[in-house]
Amino acid sequence: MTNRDYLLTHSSIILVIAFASLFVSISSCSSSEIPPPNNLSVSEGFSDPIGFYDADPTFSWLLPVAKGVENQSAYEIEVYAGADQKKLLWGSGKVLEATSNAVPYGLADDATTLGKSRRQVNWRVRYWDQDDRSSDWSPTATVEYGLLNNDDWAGKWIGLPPPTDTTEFGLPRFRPVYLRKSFSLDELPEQARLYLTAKGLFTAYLNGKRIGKDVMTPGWTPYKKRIETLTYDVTDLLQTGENILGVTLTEGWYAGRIGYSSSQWTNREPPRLLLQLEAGDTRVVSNESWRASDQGPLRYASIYDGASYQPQAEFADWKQPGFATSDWSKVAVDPIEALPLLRPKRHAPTAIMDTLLTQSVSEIGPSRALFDLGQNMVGVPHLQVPLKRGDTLQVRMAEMLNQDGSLHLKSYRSARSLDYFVAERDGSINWHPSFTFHGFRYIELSGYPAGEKPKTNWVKGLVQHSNFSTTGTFTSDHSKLDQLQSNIEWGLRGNFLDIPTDCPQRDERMGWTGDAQVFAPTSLFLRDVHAFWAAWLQSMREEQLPDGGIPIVIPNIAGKRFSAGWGDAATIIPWELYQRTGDQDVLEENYPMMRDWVDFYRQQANDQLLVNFQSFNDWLQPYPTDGNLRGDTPQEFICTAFFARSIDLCGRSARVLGKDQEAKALEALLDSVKTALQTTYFAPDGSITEERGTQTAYLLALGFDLLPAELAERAVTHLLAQIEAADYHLRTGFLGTPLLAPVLDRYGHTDLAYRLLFTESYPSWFYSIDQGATTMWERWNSYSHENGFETAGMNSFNHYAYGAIGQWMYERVAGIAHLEPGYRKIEFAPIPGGPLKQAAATHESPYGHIASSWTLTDDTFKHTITVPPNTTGQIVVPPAYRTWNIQLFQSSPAGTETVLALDEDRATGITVTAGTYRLVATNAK
Ligand code: RAM
Repeated sequence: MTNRDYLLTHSSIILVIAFASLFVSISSCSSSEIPPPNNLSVSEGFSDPIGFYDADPTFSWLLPVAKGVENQSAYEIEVYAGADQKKLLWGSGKVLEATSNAVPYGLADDATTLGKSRRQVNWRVRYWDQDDRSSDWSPTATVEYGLLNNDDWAGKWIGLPPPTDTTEFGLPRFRPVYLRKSFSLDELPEQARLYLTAKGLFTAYLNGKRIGKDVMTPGWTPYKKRIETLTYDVTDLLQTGENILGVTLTEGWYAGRIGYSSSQWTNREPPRLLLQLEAGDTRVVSNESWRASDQGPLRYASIYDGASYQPQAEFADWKQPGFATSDWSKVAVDPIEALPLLRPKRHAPTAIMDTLLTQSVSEIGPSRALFDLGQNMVGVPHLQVPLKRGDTLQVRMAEMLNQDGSLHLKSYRSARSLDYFVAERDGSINWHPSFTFHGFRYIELSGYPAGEKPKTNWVKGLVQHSNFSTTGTFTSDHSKLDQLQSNIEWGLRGNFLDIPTDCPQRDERMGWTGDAQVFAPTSLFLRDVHAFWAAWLQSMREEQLPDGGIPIVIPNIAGKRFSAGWGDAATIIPWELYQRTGDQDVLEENYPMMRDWVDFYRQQANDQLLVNFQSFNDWLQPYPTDGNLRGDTPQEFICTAFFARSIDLCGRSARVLGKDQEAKALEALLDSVKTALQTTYFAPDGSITEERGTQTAYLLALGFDLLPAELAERAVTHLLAQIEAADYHLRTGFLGTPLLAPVLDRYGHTDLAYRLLFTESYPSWFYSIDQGATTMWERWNSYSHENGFETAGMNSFNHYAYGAIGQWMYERVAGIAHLEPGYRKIEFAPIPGGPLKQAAATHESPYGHIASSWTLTDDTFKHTITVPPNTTGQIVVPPAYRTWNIQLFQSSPAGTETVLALDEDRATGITVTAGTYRLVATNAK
């Protein structure tokens, strides 16, 4: 910098300061009445991220819950470079907009991209309320970028050369690799960052301390195309003099056996690490100077098969200075190439999120005990077991027990899920397997010293999933419904491990698209999975085939296979994500993929019908006529219905994005597909002309709005007839089930929806609960007391698909539904039914806390709701109580209540602004 530049920069800084202080004084005198915004976040909900990915972020904040603050009439955002408010990069000015969610950077002027590798910025926001009173500035929030480009990396991929021995599956035996590097620092830097990733999985240590608490990093993306990188603040771990970086590197999803068929195990390349430490002027990168060994204590670690640990092979103090690496090898190095892209991880890594205690333990043989956690879970067991030197502790797991009390291992298929620990001294071990995960409730330990009495505190369950927060709750006064809610939650926790998986335990655990699309709405209510889904959609875009086909699993290890109802994840998930988060970027990013998937259908359509399109159909429908896993609904019908569904969502997205021409064309296409479906399959009386007019066929037509109103009404009678013919039971699989309650409810048959929900005989949700389920099962009868286990070839006890009923429970049983994207407008329309006397739900929405709870007695219905600031609530009194006396109260934070005037005809839909309300309906008779 020349002197002149220096002076210029400084004088402008002084000017900015002068302006800024002027602002502060102006705003502080006018703003003290209303509190500042809070919960500042960028893009998909990141608060103060380091290693951030999004060069064009959006900004979100919450208005405070405060007396008098109802809505935002304007906002102002300021973004500064660095850590203080000296260099303004972008100021939005006062923008007369109500939105406080996902505001794009540079909206007000054409500011250039914010993101640059390593850049640190801070930002703040203030708002004006409905009366144009301005708040103070919020506390500042920070953003620090990661390394955004491959060019930012100066090192090389390092590891060991491919091994010569093979596993029992004929794959290269990639032993865990220990990598070590010594470097020295004269003085401590002000700040240090560690950037790293792996083709495989890593855990890193600096001077003996574990870096971060993440597990299974960097996660699973289409590795040939993109690998996510992690950033850690390691400032406090450095020391002057010698420092040691140590990393354990294992095969993970990249190099391990992943897939249910050997044709899917295509990778033969060994794991690799890429690392860059930036500490002041010192930079340490992974390169030839590192040393490696695969003779360490972790003898193997495989996602499906488990881990084996032998402490006698531990290298004393290898993570500390002073350790001699003379018998360690030089590393093999590979250059960084244009692909895979190296990009900062765009959603939270997996971590240990919960710990379960053993509920009961029993001795089942000599030195053999069975521990029951009481809950089917996903993660690893933690073991504190007294062993004698030389003992090999074998740790076996299962989700279920066989009739004779032994572990039911068959449903794991070829996944061995088996861990070993070989004691090198007498005493209690304190260990848990790593770089693997299991799905289990029961743990069988064997090989501990004879005479030791097993205790419950020997085993705990460490629950692992992606690190997101809870955003939704549901409770009722019915224990089985609450158990169903718990099972839905555990299905989510078990299958959101970096990617959405079908199941977490057998030799599969893949990103099945069909399962994901049916469960996405429910998941978005319960957890903050905005970033999780957006990240997986990026992988989906990367895996879309050139002809527009969406593979059945993402990342794709299944080749060129696709299916209706599965590939539609490409249209359904972006749409649902947009609806629930209000994040329009999701549509923007995914629109080309959505359109190409529609085109893919279109190319194969024959007179708008999909005659030969591949499909898993209504997967696992109960009582299929010929034992077919794909159920009875005609394939062409299913494929054409989903074709229409994808066109519809693509067209609606085009409208939101202002692509009106495209929207028009899609709407015309939709009309023609609907007509083709109607004329081919429906008789004028609304019945399906095909021999197999299944529940699912009617549900798809009605749920996807494929019929004109009158024909739809008639079709409903046939749906009801089908349900009656099944003795009031569901006959639906993966695709039909999510539509069952919503469609019946929408057409006025809420009682029947409740009846099906509360049915206990097979097939039903409660059936599995009566058989002891603590998670959602893959099949309605994965196990029964009467008949034992379903076919072990495909029988998981942790499969979230049927948990899709959650959406209806939250929206209609408890009564929280979005009427506008992001819950900007909320509908509170619970429908009490079945045996329920009360239900309640909460949701942390993009605008804040929403709550709805009701209780019912013979003559009183009470409904309490909370509407967050900057939104509108629409309270709908359940039809049965509309003729009752209705009173509405608004509660103040101080606990007092005001009666609100309510004219009679407003009773069906009462519009309210931010606040807490209580509606009481009493039966006058
Ligand atoms: C099974 C998976 C998944 C389903 C596919 C069709 O293997 O577990 O649930 O989507 O089949």
